[in-house]
Amino acid sequence: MIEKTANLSNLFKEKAAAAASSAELEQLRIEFLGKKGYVAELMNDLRNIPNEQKKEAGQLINEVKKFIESEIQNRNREILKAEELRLVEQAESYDESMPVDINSGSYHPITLVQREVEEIFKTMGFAVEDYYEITDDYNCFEALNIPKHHPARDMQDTYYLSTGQLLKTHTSAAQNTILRKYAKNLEQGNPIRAIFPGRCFRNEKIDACHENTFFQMEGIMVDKDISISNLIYFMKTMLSEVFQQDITVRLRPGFFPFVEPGFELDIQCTICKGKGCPSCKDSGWLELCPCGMIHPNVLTAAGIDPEKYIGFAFGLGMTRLAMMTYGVKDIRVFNSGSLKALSQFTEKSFTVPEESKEA
Ligand code: FA5
Repeated sequence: MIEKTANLSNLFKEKAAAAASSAELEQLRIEFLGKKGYVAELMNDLRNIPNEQKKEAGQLINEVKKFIESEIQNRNREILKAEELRLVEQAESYDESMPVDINSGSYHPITLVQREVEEIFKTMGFAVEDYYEITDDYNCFEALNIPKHHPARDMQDTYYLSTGQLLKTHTSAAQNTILRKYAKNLEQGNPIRAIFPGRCFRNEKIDACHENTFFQMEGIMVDKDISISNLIYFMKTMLSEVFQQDITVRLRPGFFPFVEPGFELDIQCTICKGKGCPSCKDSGWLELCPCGMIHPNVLTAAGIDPEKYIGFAFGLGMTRLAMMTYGVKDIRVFNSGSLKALSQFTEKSFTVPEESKEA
């Protein structure tokens, strides 16, 4: 058994040297270190050897395991470096003088949907605002009534940067900045009406309706005497404008620390018409636009007196909206980089090419 263990390192070294990609290396990791791999087999064999040899053999197996783990890291680094070099060479050999067809470009479907939604909001008197993708804990959480250690932070697995900043997990991160920017409007007797589209990042498990990089569009309206009925009326009008057809919506109570009360607004899946499909996780409904009345603490944090003013906010899931608008069954199409799929989104009659549906 000791000989078998010693041979394993050589066998791994040989196979790792022949691996040409990180995926092949991962296969090797499973073959050697997986539950049914060679190392697990050796651990099982330990039971059958004399007691006095067990300690030495156990140590040897551990050493081999550590060796394989560190070889995987080393080889992976080599593979990634070679890939980087290949890409640099490819980029350097790019011929800038080659003639191009300037008519062949196209907008990304999310851009198309975003522009359309922006136009609808502009006609309703909303200003369109921009916000950063990198922000900080204060704007993403604290100013939104989500203090440190609040369980609501678990809802969004956040990508933190080494600088202590973070990638915004929702467009609500811009609320404090935008509310501050327009607070003086209120004193002049004008409401605050703004939308702010943006890319959001969450450390999510990706599937047909979840991405780790996706778009939302936040909207806020603040004035005197705004009520929940204004919010509901507004959401319905806005969605029927977007879809230009009667769509079925449902409103459920939803918890978000920055609104009170809060709601989840779902639309009936336009892909399966409510029957259930992978895009809506077989529920027939798709969570599209949570909303609610802005929490007094959020207004206070932005220097607005909650005794005088009240408002609503919503967070439209724009990537999901694009799925519903174009009948795209798998959200991964949008980040696939497949020009064949993406260059065809020019109008709402678009259908996803067969090969992209399972992207
Ligand atoms: C929020 O992000 C809140 N900030 C929204 C909000 C704003 C509530 C204002 C109240 C007032 P939620 O995590 O549910 O909430 O995301 C909002 C929408 O973004 C979802 O309904 C969904 O349409 C979309 N979304 C969320 N996570 C993903 C994901 N991983 N992939 C694609 N779309 C997503």
